[in-house]
Amino acid sequence: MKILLVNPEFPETYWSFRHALPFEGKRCVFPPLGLLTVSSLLPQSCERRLVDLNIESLKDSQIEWADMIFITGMLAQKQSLHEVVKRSKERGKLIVLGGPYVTSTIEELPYADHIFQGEAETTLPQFFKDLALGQAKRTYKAPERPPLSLTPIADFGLVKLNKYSCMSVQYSRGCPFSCEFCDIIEIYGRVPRTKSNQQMLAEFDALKQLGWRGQLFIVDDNFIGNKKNVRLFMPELIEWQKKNGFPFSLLTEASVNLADDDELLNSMKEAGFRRVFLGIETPVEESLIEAQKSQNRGNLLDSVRKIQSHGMEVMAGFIVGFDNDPEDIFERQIEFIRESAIPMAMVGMLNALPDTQLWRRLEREGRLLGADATGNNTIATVNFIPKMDVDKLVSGYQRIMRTIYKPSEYYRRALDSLQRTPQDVPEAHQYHGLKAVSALLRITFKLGVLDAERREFWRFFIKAVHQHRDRMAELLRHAAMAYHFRKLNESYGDT
Ligand code: B12
Ligand code: SF4
Repeated sequence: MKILLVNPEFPETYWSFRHALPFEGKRCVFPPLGLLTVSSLLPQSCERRLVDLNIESLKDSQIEWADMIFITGMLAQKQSLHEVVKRSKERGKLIVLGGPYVTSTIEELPYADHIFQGEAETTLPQFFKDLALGQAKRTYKAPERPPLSLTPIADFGLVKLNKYSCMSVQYSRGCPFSCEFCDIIEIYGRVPRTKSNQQMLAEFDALKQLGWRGQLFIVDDNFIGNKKNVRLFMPELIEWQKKNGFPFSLLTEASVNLADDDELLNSMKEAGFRRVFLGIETPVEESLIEAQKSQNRGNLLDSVRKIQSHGMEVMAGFIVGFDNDPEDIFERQIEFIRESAIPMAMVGMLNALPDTQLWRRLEREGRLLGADATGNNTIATVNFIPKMDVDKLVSGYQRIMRTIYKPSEYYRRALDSLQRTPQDVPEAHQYHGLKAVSALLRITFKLGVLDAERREFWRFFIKAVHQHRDRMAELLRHAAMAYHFRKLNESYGDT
């Protein structure tokens, strides 16, 4: 059986980094880890090919080659997913859908032959058994969340490594907290399941053997969700990194209470974690209480500073649109982001994802507007009736984005962040020799010569090189990001 695995195209979103990637000579940030895992779950006898529409186009001949088209996708990829489905259906192919979009959508999906909701570790093998008996069902949903011991090493061999700027692996699924708007706990549960140390290190080995060097994202919902297991994993991870000469620069997502755990912070620094994404959401206490985000209460600025002092750049998510947001929420968010020296602040408007506590409350209160969220929380849309006047909310939100991604603001936060994140060893990256020179030339020519904001660029660049010349890859990344976020704002019609 021939199976074509397709990752639909992402629209231009915060995380697409579409305007930053050309500087690096890359097409996309991450490979589709879900599909790579699915590939490893297929029966050995299956022939398989991967097409990631974020790095290449899908040819008719590739569709014709396959017996079945396996498509993944988040809500944000929905439009492209439907196009792939249409083209495949026209050629009479069997359509198999899985991933976050089909797991959480409220839409009917009449064109799909088979739908996999949630994790596929137990359901996919069952599907192939059913298929062999001619009894394959339309919808598969595991009655229980599978242990991650069943998750095979992702099929990294399918990936065109040189097209991506970062690789990804997953250590855990689920999170012990109970934030009202969160769909993670509904999909993956509140008891975080982890892989074993051996499984993880085998994935690290696999990536290293394929020649990958540089950034590696541990894509967990909350890396420290199962602290007991993480503590057991860290010493082995540190040893692996040391033994292999730190080939990977690590980044992950974690809850803010990471700041309370000195031992974990020290070991993450030692293991080579360089960046961590936190769900800060809001500096407003009442809104945190509303969001059931008790783990964020306390001095958030101190927490960020503490994590930064362990050499980790803090990236974070922020939300406006809570019922308890005061009138000055927008200024307070801007001030917090500035003070905390978080260059990459992903600010979104609160949206209700299906099957979350928030969705259920708004449904009870008759405030849902009857549509899925767009899945892209950085465009100014809302799928429920907020307490604040919608126009005020949207214009306040746009004011935040316009302000924080002004080049002068971004560069100031980047410089502060570099200052606050001392490093003992150089970061692993892919830019050596010619590659480094061409990235440097591309950035300095585009941002330092052609761009209208070139004066801000040179102000940042000269200062940054003077103070942190040993962190050149990071400086260039910040310059590229500053450009991406500015362009993203412009594309939303905000200049
Ligand atoms: C890493 C990650 C990212 C990364 C990388 C994404 C990528 N290209 O792979 C980055 C940071 C770029 C990202 C960005 C975004 N993300 Co994201 N991301 C994740 C995260 C944390 C892990 C994804 C992952 O790799 N999982 C590991 C793999 C193994 O799991 P999996 O993909 O679910 O696959 C399993 C099953 O779903 C199933 N499966 C998956 N596909 C298929 C296909 C078939 C045919 C079958 C049979 C089975 C199957 O089998 C797999 C094994 O069980 C998830 C949360 C999560 N826990 O999954 C959110 C998540 C997927 N992201 C989400 C969102 C909203 C976004 C953004 C839109 C945010 C934004 N505002 O910009 C952007 C959009 C992407 C973009 N490029 O612009 C949402 C999606 C919600 C939804 N219902 O669509 C999630 C679920 C988080 C959340 N809180 O809700 N994200
Ligand atoms: S900490 Fe993050 S992953 Fe955990 S419940 Fe809250 S929003 Fe969801």
